[in-house]
Amino acid sequence: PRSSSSFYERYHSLEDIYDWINRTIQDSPNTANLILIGSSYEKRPLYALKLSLNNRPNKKAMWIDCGIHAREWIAPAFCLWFVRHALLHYGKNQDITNILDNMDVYILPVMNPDGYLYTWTTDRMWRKNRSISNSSICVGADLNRNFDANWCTVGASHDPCSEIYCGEFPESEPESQAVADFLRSHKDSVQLYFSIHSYSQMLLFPYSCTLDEAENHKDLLEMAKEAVEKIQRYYRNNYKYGAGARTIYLAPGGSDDWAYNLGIKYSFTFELQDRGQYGFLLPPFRISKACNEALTAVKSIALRVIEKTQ
Ligand code: PAY
Ligand code: ZN
Repeated sequence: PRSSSSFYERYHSLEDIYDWINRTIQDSPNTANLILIGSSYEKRPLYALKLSLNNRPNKKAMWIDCGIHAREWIAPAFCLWFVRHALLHYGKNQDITNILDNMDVYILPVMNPDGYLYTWTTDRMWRKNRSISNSSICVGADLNRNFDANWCTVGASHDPCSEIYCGEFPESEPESQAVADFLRSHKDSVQLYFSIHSYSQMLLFPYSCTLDEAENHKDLLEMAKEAVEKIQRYYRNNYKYGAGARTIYLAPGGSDDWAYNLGIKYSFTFELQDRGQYGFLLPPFRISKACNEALTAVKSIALRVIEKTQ
């Protein structure tokens, strides 16, 4: 029954998520470490968790960020879901065990805390961050248009009032800069990048900022296909997959393309449930299936990356 749904089958306020982060690192001191990667425009901490097994420093790593867009509540819910799965099922579930034996996992549960808070207090449909512009009364930049990948070309806007406002310059926003700085300083280990969004049910990979094909397009396509087929097989739900620009639309300045160009050759933007019935307002009773679908795909791709980079 819905009334007894677990913590992970509900959406949580920003404060609750900060508490959860604290609890998690306290409860699993040998596996989960706290990393402060920066702070938001309104000076909230950007905490990432590093899942890494004691005395087993891994050379490889994967990165997952959630909640770059404020209204996509299922995204932070997925980051929490992933961490719970990893901590609970390591040593029991073969896939997550294999992954953690070979990779450290960095998880940023809420990349846009100011926007997320705003969706809880004021405007449920807010997308951008909450930075104030000196040229306009409109607030916020689209963090997924603020990275240095064909920045502010077709598919983004210089207008601060636009939902796809690219910001003043690449990495003008502290949230995107913090993620970019972290990845730049960890690019020798991070080989797999995920950015979690909703909605649409799509597994996207570079490029979104151009119609050109990525150099390892075939590889990415194959990995995405396999992941989507597993979702279909286990959960009877359909996801589209392909290069972003040709599967959804041109979206320059995205984190996935930027990470790819940095050298993280396995880079994905994952649009979780649904396909528009509830859209951003995915009800809590759908969290479990949405997250399990995404978990299946993320694990499938991570295992392939481990094979390919051995
Ligand atoms: O890399 O192709 C990409 C990013 C595409 C997303 C974007 O940043 O625009 C797609 C949208 C998103 O998740 O933000 C899709 C949703 C439904 C929207 O707000 O349009
Ligand atoms: Zn989004």
